[in-house]
Amino acid sequence: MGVSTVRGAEFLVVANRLPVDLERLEDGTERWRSSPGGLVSALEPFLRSRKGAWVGWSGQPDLDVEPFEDEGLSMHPVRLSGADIRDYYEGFSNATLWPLYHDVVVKPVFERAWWDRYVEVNQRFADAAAAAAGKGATVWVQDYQLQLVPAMLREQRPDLHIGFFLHIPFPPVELFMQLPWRTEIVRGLLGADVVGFQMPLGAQNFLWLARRLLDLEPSRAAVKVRSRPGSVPFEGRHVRVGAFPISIDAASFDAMSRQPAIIKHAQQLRAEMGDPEHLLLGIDRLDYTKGIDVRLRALRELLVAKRVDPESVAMVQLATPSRERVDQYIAMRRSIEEQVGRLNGEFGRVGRPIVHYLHQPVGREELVALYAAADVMVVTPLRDGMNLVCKEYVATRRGLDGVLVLSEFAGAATELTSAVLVNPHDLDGVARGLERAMTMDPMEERSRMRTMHRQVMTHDVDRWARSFLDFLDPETAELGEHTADHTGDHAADHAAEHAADHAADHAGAEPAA
Ligand code: GDG
Repeated sequence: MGVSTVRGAEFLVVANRLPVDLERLEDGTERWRSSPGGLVSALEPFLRSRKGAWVGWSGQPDLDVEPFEDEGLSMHPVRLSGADIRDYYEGFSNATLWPLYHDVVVKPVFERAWWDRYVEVNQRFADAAAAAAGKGATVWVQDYQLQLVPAMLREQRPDLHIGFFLHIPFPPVELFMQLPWRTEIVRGLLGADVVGFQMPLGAQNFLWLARRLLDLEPSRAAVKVRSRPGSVPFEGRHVRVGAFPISIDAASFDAMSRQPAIIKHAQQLRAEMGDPEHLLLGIDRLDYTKGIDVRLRALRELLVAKRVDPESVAMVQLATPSRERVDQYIAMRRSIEEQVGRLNGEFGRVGRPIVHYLHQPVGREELVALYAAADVMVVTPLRDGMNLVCKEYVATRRGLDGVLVLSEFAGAATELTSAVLVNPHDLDGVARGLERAMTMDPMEERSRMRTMHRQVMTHDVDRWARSFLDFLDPETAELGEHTADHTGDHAADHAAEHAADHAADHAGAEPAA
């Protein structure tokens, strides 16, 4: 890493966080540590081959850092003060927008001072992006923290191609209308050339809002053909709106799950838990949208009703610390930990708890070993833009064993239709889903997993990034040939694949992926 003199990137990502975190070590020194998430690994090849740059916050308050190079990527840190973090990040982003966009699972807080700071910080990100981007560059703005950046950027740099992608759900119209600054947010997003959502419904909600709030007519295609990406005419441009379901680096999860050391570690984990007949697994950021309490309650019901023998079952719940200074998160943590204690108190015995609860991040190897060890993956969010955890589990199941219990309210449910789908608001239904998963016939288990495995291996994060960027590219976009991936209309594909899987099962064939 070194200080860069690079200016004028051709391709820029703007996100709340940089792909590297500044770590403060105990001896007082500092170092940049790469935090390779799915987004980073998906975009890396693009960034490297196109003089790429990244604009984002370092993760530390009050830190001024000059732009620098990191393995060929140009990093442009944005400074956030303690007050910025409190009002823009913990406040408006995570206590206003996050709950509002997740079906008001908890009540959003509307605070004028937070909004003011959100505007101010968005302007700072837009200024940094405007300074870093070369003429005619492509700029891809990420997520709910930066919804005003597209318009702010366009104002300064009309020469840029601006894309925006929202990683969380875009809410139903009547919920979005609660937001006192709803028009400003819609205007902010319409600064982009392409506004991308996880699901077609989010795209539709946005199209309707744009028309209602700004008195615009969506293009006829958007209204008449539900499953086509629509567009909105705005200030002399056509803003295109579409759905781009995100995914994971499936090949890397598949490869890791086959490493002998990880397989061995998975066996050890099971042995340490007393080799339970059914090992259930939950992996989430500790967030009230994730429905961790739902699955614990459902498991308890099964135990109370003696539908599951406590000797036969163990559950690992990894709940990674998240947003620990936001009030709602503090309350939720307490409630989940009480439930874990209650379950173990009532149904565990010395050396053999029912729920192994971890409130700490684990390394990638440990994570994959947990996936590899689990018989049943339990993913029960009340609302989730996509949910990558369920896709990661599926990618590790090359042997085609294992059952996924998945909430209907996760974006991933439209692709992983062979999961045991449950409504997280229906406790009986979740309990039945868990029971079903634990008693599923191995042939059925294999057939369902085969379909899901194929879907995840063939729809990876690289495909997601390419499809968005092709759509944004003015040359390819003109062709108008990019509808298939943006409609979310997977139903027909799935029916065909499912039929093929059944045939393959009976022939004893191995998965294609
Ligand atoms: C948002 C949207 C959308 C978790 N704990 C550890 C760890 N993780 C990793 C998982 C997974 C990621 O974090 C969580 O991703 P999710 O998609 O499940 O959830 P959000 O964080 O809420 O993500 C979501 C996503 O954006 C992408 O668009 O799918 O809907 O809410 O990759 O594996 N990884 C490691 N240690 C942990 O302790 N190494």
